[in-house]
Amino acid sequence: MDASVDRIADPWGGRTPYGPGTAWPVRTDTYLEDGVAPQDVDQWVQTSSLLHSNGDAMDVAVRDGRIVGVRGRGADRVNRGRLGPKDLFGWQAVASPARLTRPLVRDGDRLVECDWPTAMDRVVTRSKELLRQRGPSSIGFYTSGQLFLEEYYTLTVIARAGIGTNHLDGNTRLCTATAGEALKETFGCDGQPGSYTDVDHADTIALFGHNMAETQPVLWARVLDRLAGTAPPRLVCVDPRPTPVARRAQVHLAPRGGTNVALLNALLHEIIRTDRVDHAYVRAHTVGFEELADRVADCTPEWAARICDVPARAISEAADVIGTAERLLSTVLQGVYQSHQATAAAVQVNNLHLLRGMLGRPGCGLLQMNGQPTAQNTRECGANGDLPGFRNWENDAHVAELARVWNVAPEAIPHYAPPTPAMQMFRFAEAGSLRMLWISGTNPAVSLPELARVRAILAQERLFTVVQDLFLTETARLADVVLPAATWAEKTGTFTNADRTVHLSEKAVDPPGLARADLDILLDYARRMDFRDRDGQPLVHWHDPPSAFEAWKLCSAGRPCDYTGLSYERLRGGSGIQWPCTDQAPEGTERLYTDGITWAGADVSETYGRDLVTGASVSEVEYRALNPDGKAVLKAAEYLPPHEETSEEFPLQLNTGRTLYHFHTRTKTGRVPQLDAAAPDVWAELSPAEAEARGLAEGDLVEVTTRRGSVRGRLRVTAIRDGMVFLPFHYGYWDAPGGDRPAVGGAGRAANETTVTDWDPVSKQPLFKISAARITLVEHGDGTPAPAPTTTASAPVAPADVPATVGGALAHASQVVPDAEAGDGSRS
Ligand SMILES: Nc1nc2c(c(=O)[nH]1)N[C@H]1C(S)=C(S)[C@@H](COP(=O)(O)OP(=O)(O)OC[C@H]3O[C@@H](n4cnc5c(=O)[nH]c(N)nc54)[C@H](O)[C@@H]3O)O[C@H]1N2
Ligand SMILES: Nc1nc2c(c(=O)[nH]1)N[C@H]1C(S)=C(S)[C@@H](COP(=O)(O)OP(=O)(O)OC[C@H]3O[C@@H](n4cnc5c(=O)[nH]c(N)nc54)[C@H](O)[C@@H]3O)O[C@H]1N2
Ligand SMILES: [Mo]
Repeated sequence: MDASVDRIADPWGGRTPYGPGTAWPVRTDTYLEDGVAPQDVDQWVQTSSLLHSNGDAMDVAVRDGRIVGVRGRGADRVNRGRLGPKDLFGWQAVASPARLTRPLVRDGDRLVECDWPTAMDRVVTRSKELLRQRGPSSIGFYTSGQLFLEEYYTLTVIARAGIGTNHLDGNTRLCTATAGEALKETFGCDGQPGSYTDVDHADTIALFGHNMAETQPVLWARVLDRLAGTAPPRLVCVDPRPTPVARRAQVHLAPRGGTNVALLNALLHEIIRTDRVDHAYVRAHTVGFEELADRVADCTPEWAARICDVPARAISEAADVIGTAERLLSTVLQGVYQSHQATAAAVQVNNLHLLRGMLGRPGCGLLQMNGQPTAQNTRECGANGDLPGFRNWENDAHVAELARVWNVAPEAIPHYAPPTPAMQMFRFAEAGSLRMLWISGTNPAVSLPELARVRAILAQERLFTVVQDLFLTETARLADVVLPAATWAEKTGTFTNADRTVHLSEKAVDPPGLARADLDILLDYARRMDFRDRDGQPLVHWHDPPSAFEAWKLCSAGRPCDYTGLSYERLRGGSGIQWPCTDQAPEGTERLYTDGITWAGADVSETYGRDLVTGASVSEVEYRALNPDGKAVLKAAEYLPPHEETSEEFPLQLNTGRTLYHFHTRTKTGRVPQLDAAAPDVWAELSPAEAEARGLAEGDLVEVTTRRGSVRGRLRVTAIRDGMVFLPFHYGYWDAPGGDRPAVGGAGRAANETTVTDWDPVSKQPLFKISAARITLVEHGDGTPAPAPTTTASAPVAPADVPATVGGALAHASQVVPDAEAGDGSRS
């Protein structure tokens, strides 16, 4: 079967149905630039997608030293050849004429071009000056979930053992800090228990605050193929928006924002009440059952229904579906991680799996999802708030082991307090103790909450800001030094997706102008700073991606994310491989916890745990008493109301998030014609009842206002729950109509003008999904609909009035299903 499909109009492509326990058929998706045929391609270069956490494996087509297209890798376990719309079209941003080609340094209120020695000299001079005058805590690093493993590891060694600062975090703090924290609280350690192949086996799939159809479209295609095959799984969806997932669900619960804990406690209540508990599993592998049962004893569906504003009947039905599942797969993402009581709620999903004994078997997967393509590596390399290799900063033996790997004194690695979370780093910069902030691969002037405050912090004279990026972003415009980076397809490295699959990404083309790989920039800095180990040898003793990878392998040895069985050679040519990969498990490891819980013992765990309400650390002594045999911990949590409640002045809950066609602050996808056209500007979503109550209609220009600021956009009337307004967060001001000046104090178009400075007490992840807002009319529209896609959660309630989102000729991609694969899914 060979077809050409408009992949903007049909983001998931054609169906290849399959039945439970059979392999997901291959479908190879290819997109080549207009006028290029497969035989014109000089070279296909192996990589994987850098525009979400799914890890879709692909080859980049190169012709005359330029990228001209992409093709999915049929041999790969993750996508079996399929690509999503961002994968198919997003590569065009790499060759954008807007790319930075030379370093820039600040000269008064201007940024002027310079050479590398000039730029690096400014950075090194300021670093040394600050180390001398104010000490290591005056320097901070804020990195990404979009660089490569080799780069994070190098940055971690530089920051922790070279500079000696505790201030190193990633934008993963905004993204998957809660995923890591929820796994730590339950299993003692980070590490995704499940596998994407659980989709092939599950009889029930529950998605909690995860719009998989838009944010991991290829994984959703896998689910759609199961739904189209024999014995399809039942779907439960918990999301206040009518996402494509919700539309296919057996049970869709659309709760009030911030009420996940109440809902989950009711589900746990029902599982226990109906005794659908796997008591043998609970006895063998967990502690804390009595406390959990006590905690949820009064959490009836009727109780939760009042808090969540969903029918009690629907909660019971969801509990019934989950309670009767024999192979339950759950996924959790930002509707939990960025909402009220984030970690407490994510942990209750772990509890559902433990109570039901749904772990470590095919189809019994738990996916505390990642969002960014390389967020897993930020966490495992310790470029977020943890020590490399999921080591416990409170365990002196772990710090000593790390010191041995780095050949430094244990005291050289700061571990006097938990590593500083990003929001706290910005607070330190605001207060003045942090004087240099090196930002790589993230655009906080659009992605952090309460942007007026963030801009004010970054614009301070006394804060020296280095920004390492591909483009002159909103953040780069506020920098003192801008370093032009090479990116995906212009450099080599590895990265790991949400189900622990490690992929190699090879260099296909040269970067523009003087742009350099992030690794080379960091190695250059380490050389110029002359960081030394305890024998006087260079601290950072590697010099390229393969040697950095080898250094990391040593650091990972014996830890859950053990890479010692991997090499570039092994990753080349075939499929990605899941860690841990060792001599004992040379093909990698599909599922964790197949044989009991392995990383929760106090000597090996990444944490001793935290209180789910206050975030306070549990002491080592307490943890040993609570969990002497290193089992999974069933941690209970009480529902508490959200901090910023709605009021007469701000009667709506504000929800923010994503659309299928754009990635984050659009530095890439905003520069791709097919993707830009599908969702070219910001909009606001409201239900028909809320719109009618305010005399608003599709296409009206509205203003969404909170205590922090406001955003203007056109109204889309959708089937979102009543009492809520939704804004996509993708739209910064770099290409806003009216030029590229920040919308200070006025009506902007970045959702984060309005969001609140508040975070989860346990994971320190900001709460982007919950604050209080009002919506007002600016002017009625002329009948033109909002610039929101119709194929997604933003589908209009009155489809007749809004032209369908299509891509046209430029968006046609080919999809090829080998004849042997195109069956009815009944093969076994
Ligand atoms: N197209 C696209 N894909 C992406 C990205 C992108 O920018 N664009 N980014 C990647 C990254 S970094 C991430 S982190 C992921 C994020 O992927 P997702 O988490 O799937 O995306 P979001 O839109 O942020 O949020 C998911 C849903 O949470 C719901 N929600 C809001 N509040 C609540 C609540 O209180 N309870 C519940 N149950 N649900 C709630 C929202 O209605 C929304 O539909 O996507 C990754 N993939
Ligand atoms: N209101 C609201 N805010 C949110 C969210 C939300 O749902 N709602 N979601 C949050 C989440 S989950 C996330 S992940 C963040 C994302 O927020 P950001 O990380 O700020 O978003 P990006 O636009 O992906 O920024 C990445 C930057 O890295 C640059 N870049 C890309 N590749 C490379 C590279 O190889 N090297 C270097 N040096 N730079 C590179 C890009 O040009 C871009 O400027 O936003 C968060 N903010
Ligand atoms: Mo994210």
